[in-house]
Amino acid sequence: MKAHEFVLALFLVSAIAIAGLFYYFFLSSRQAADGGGVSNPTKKRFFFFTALAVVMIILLLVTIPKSPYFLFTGENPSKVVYVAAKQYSFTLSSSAIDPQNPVSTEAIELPAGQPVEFRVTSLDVNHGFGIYNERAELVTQTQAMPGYVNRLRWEFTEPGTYNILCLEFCGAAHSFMRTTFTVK
Ligand SMILES: [Cu+2]
Repeated sequence: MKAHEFVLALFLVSAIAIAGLFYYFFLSSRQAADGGGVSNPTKKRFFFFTALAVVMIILLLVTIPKSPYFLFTGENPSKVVYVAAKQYSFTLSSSAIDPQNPVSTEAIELPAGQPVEFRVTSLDVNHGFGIYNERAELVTQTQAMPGYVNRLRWEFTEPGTYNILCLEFCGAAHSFMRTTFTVK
């Protein structure tokens, strides 16, 4: 099972569990209104919130380690790519980019199976930096923000040509804002 399928299954199971709990308490509160059954609503409320807290804690414990913020933190990237976004293009370079004169390196080629790092910034407005594989699936992404450098670390498992697309509406020609790089 892939990671996203696992997260989806986890979400569905917990959603059903939470819906079931709500339904149970809905039924038991109706009984109380009818004058039957519930002897101690405070105790039921305590049970409900304890169960809710347990579910939330389990979800946090399962999902937090999968947070992209912890990916490759202890590793040194084998290659660093500098990225400057500007209406309406991306400049990619293997060395630091001069904001006054952004120039792309000929072609970016990254190794498969090794962590690489993108240092992403913007020279004008906010842009998105989304990396898509050959099946047009979003692989990873970060924001390109003026005044900030966002470091995005990733390990590409599949060789091929990847597309970079802007993921944030940045102006009239936003949808034409793209570039490519290869992974070998
Ligand atoms: Cu855009």
